Amino acid sequence: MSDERARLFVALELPDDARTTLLRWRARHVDEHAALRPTPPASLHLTLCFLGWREVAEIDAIAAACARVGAACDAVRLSLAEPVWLPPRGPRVLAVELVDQAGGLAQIQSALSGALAEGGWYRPEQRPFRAHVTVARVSKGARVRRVVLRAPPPHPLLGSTVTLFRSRLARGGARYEPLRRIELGQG
Ligand code: 2AM
Repeated sequence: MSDERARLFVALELPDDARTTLLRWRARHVDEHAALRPTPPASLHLTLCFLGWREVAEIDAIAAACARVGAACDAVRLSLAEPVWLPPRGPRVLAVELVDQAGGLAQIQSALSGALAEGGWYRPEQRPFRAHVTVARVSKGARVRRVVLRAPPPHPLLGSTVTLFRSRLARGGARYEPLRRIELGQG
């Protein structure tokens, strides 16, 4: 792939303590499963909009649109919830859902989706937004239907950073490079 294009997505970052809780839970209940490849700790995030391949020349405008949305949104209170296999039939990832009780995260996602679509950089998803953090990927050909997992502790967290990432595909798995970090509610 040429350097002219970049694979982009926007995600909510997790505070360190929530990340630690997830990693501890994963070490106790998930890492033993040979069919699962754990997400590297630095790659644990909650994806809001996956843009796919865009022109590198568009990155500044995309980042500016994300910053405008972020400035108008407050940080969001969330809580770690149940582990889920996604998609439910023929799962490719193990994720942990997040409870967005006050709906603040859904509002940010919807505002970002609208702004990025308006800029012509994003095609909004048809399926409803499902807040989750991918904690492991299912190895090719592996079956995980019978694997039953305990939920992590219901850890409350404040999501305050939305980041535009570039995903660099590599043999050992994608590497995510932050291009612009936006602190919520700093407008
Ligand atoms: P995930 O949140 O379920 O892990 C970078 O690839 C991030 O964008 C990942 O966190 C990934 O999903 C998310 N994503 C959403 N849609 C995607 C798609 N069609 N292809 C690749 N990644 C996608």
